[in-house]
Amino acid sequence: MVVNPIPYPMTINASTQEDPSSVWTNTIDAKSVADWIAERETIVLLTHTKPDGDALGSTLAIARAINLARGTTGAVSAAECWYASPMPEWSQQLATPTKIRVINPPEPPPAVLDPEGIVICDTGSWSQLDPFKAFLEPRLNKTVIIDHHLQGNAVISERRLLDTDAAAVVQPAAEVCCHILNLDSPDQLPIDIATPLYVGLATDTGWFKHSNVNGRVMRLAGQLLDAGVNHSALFAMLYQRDRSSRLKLMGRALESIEIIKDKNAAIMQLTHQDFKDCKACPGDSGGFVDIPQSVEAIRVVAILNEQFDADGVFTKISLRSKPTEWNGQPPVDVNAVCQKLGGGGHARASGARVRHNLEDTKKLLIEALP
Ligand SMILES: [Mn+2]
Repeated sequence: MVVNPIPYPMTINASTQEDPSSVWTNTIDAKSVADWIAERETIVLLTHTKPDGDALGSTLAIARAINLARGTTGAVSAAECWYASPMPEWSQQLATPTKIRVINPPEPPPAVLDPEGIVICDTGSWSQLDPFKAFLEPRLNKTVIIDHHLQGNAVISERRLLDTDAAAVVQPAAEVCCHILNLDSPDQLPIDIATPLYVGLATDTGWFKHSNVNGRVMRLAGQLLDAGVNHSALFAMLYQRDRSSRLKLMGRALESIEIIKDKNAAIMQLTHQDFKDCKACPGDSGGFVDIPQSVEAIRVVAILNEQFDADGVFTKISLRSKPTEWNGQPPVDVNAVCQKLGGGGHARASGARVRHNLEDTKKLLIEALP
């Protein structure tokens, strides 16, 4: 078998006679995945590091379906999920009572178990499976991948259920669950399986707001609701769990907004004192940079965060820009802006750490903006 790096785009040049199993294509259907699982006594489910709702939802749902089909729940599970931290705050709430193991990289996966089968969900890329690489490499003949991404390393498994039209991997995972349990439709799934599937669908679509929402997404959402999923409880679990300190800090950030009209920019700032007054911690300002983007004319947003370390004052900058052209102007390349300030990142989301106080950093930033 060819184990060279996978060529992209996914076109096979016939003259090279490349083994098709080494190209990132679908090779198996949901029923065959369920049959493959049924032939194996012990299954470990893996997903990408820093698992999100789709990663947790797909793995938990399949693990629960396997254990339900075999009557193995609790301490003697046939299937268990392994995750590489950090985990979302709500993960324990979603996972209970299913057996999960969370490793903190570079800590290795548990050596106690040598499963007969390994199901990898929501990724097929070595770069996202790094904490499990040493465990996986000698076991690639025992793996199956269920994924919806356009790229991956096909060498990780020759059995690949790839549904690249799916908004979330829980869509093909729901089909696998139905086959494992011999059900005709997801609306017959037990609620403890329907719920994690819904979490994956809801989070990978930004609570049904992103452009990947289509009829297929909403049909599965409807079926899972028919299965008894509590939509409001999940919304609260995912999006309504802030501490009040964050809301106070948001007030300070909004109050601080300065609009730079000729640059179509909004700049927010938070001082060390703001964090102290609000009893907030650094993570509490996450997502604030998205808020001013609700204003049409604002194309680029920055939040400046003044902090101190052993060397004195410094300012952290987070920058976001909108992806669309506006009034004939191209999107702002915030990576280029941040590079001028010694930082970098992506074209739409970037950051920098500047060894200046807030006011001086703000001047430098305004100069750097196009
Ligand atoms: Mn996903």
